[in-house]
Amino acid sequence: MTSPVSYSLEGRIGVIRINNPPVNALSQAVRAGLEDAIKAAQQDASGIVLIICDGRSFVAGADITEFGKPPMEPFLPDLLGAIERSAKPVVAAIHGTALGGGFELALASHYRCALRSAKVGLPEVKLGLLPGAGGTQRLPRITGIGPAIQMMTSGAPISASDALTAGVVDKIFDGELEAGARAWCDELLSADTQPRRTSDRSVDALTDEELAAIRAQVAKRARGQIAPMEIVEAAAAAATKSFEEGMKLEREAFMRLIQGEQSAALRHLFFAEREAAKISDIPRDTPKRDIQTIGIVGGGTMGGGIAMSFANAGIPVTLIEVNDEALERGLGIIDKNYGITVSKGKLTEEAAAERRQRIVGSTDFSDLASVDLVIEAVFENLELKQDIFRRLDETCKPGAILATNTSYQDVNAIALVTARPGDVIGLHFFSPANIMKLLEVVRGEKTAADVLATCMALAKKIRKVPVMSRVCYGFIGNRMLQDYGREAQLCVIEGGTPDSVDSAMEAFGMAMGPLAVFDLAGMDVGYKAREILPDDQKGDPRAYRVADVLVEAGRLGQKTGAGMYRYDPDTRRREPDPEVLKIIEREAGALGIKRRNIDDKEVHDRILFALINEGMNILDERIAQRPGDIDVVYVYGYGFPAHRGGPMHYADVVGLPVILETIRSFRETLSAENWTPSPLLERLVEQGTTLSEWARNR
Ligand code: T1G
Repeated sequence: MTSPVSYSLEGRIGVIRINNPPVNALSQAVRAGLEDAIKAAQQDASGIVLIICDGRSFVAGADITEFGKPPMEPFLPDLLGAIERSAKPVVAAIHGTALGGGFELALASHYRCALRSAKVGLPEVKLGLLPGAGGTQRLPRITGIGPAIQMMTSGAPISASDALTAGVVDKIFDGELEAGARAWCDELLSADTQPRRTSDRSVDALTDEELAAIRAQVAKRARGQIAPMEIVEAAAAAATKSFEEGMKLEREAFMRLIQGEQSAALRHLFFAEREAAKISDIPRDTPKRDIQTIGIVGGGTMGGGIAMSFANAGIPVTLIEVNDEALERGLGIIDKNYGITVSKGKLTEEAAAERRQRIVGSTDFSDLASVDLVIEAVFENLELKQDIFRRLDETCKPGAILATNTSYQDVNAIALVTARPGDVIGLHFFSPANIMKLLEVVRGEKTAADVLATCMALAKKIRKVPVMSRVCYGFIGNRMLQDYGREAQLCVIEGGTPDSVDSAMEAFGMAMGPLAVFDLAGMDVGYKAREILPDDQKGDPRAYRVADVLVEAGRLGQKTGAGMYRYDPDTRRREPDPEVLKIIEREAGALGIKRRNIDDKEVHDRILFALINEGMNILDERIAQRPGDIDVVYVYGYGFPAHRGGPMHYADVVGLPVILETIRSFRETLSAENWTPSPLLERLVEQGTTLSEWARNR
């Protein structure tokens, strides 16, 4: 097996070249190759050592696939120490992204150059870790402690020019990296440049007040994640301890984190997100249709947000509305959204204008005749959608993909009104569609393989996270949300309050409690959806009694200033409303419900186990391909805490036997109708199998 690392003496430059596709991760073989190469360079006639990578990027980090397995030498911190101790100056030449252990490799080198297009970063916090190969000790010694903490706790990469300003890169090239790097090495050689070891530098300590302020800010933003706080302490030690002591502290923190539940959950999500983009029965090299132009039918909130998603990715959009007034309103929403983005400093005026001009409005349906993909985003009514698809079938060119943004309607029933059901698919965006990353790609019975492959790839192009769902009521996310919402509402009417239930779920880590989410979405949405359902599908009438009474009283949620909560008109902060408590108590009485204390554990178990149980049914029915797919849906679309890994990963953390036993007890004590254990859950408990083992062997 040839080593992924080569070393060759070229003139007086010892060139260490890493070639470990796809991202030059620091696998054991790469680490061993680097160790051999840096040793060789100490013995030969080289005057300077250049570390450079083949492929699309400099090293993108430690090899995450090795985590959880017995660590193998050479250990990265030791290897980077050996590189830094090199008697000859070491230059790292960066292109693409130098991330995590890759950027730490560059920091352990003595000098760093980069292509202007390159980025560098320490994203370990996104995996529930801290930089574990000297990043917490070397970076502060260059940037200062405060900026280092900011960079490591955000995990966000910075541009080469920002890195130059921060002093972590010394030189930037345009054009060809290796030529530029070699020329710079020659300059350094002729100047008799000596090794410049970052670990030799010292760094000013923060004042107690500065450190206290940073701790408070990081703790607030961490929302229960522990790695950010560990980063603060490790970085602060760079000023108060020797490099060796700081490295020891970093190592201890790293081992704590990598063995913890939060990092396991975040690493699970890292791979689950990438796995979700793959469709097990469609080859990765399936030819994709060429999508250059998009049509959108419906310029409401969703249609406008979807239009922006494509325009932001450089794809022109034709936005169709029924008349000029509706079109003006739709385009007005888009203008307002771009204006907000500019006012927040996230986009320049020019960039916003460039994106905005890619969206062209029209009231002429025939303007869709030549687009490559159309997305219908009109009101949630099956007949209306079917009429539109009949017109699309007549209007759009052969080979155009016809997509519906429906949240609930039967994609198969929509496809069947066309003569080309193979071209029909569901693209379920989440509001606000220009912000939310989740995209449920709904595969109809007749959806063609290349249509599916095209849409999964297109999702990535518009920076969405795609998850395939087959057709059922509510697909993956909204179907599970039914039971999640039912139990939240029942906890309220049976003894809790909106605030007690939401607080329990936000303490668990949900970005927003379920009742507050209903207020955000508008309770009239659920009210109307239930209205058109047959009685036997409306669910437990007790569950929506309070919401229905509030809607009928005009309390729809945030949009009317009051719903489950009252909202401050200026800050939009939610406040418990005594009026709502009176309504809850009155309706409970009318339903003969004797209210009782419902503690946080009961709220947690009822709401989360209902979610997990329905997720099991979705897997059993093959609506979702994998448990990880459901986790991606809930973390990216519904605010489930990433450091819990998603509902299905969390099911294995809690333990399937515990969940099954609890559901069976709820069946006895709460409602036999609401609590039917998923057959898959029962089978796995019977077999003594975890969900992740089942998924691996499926
Ligand atoms: N290790 C192993 N495999 C990796 C990997 C990694 N670090 N990064 C990516 N891959 C795989 C990925 O699973 C996928 O595989 C393929 O490469 C393409 O990735 C000691 C401990 C680099 C920005 O967190 O952010 O260093 O699906 O689809 O969209 O302090 O990958 O093709 O089979 O994402 O172009 C720190 C993680 C690690 C960076 C490229 N580094 N990677 O994005 O491609 S911890 C990271 C990324 C660490 C040290 C600590 C992205 C990317 P497959 P992709 P992309």
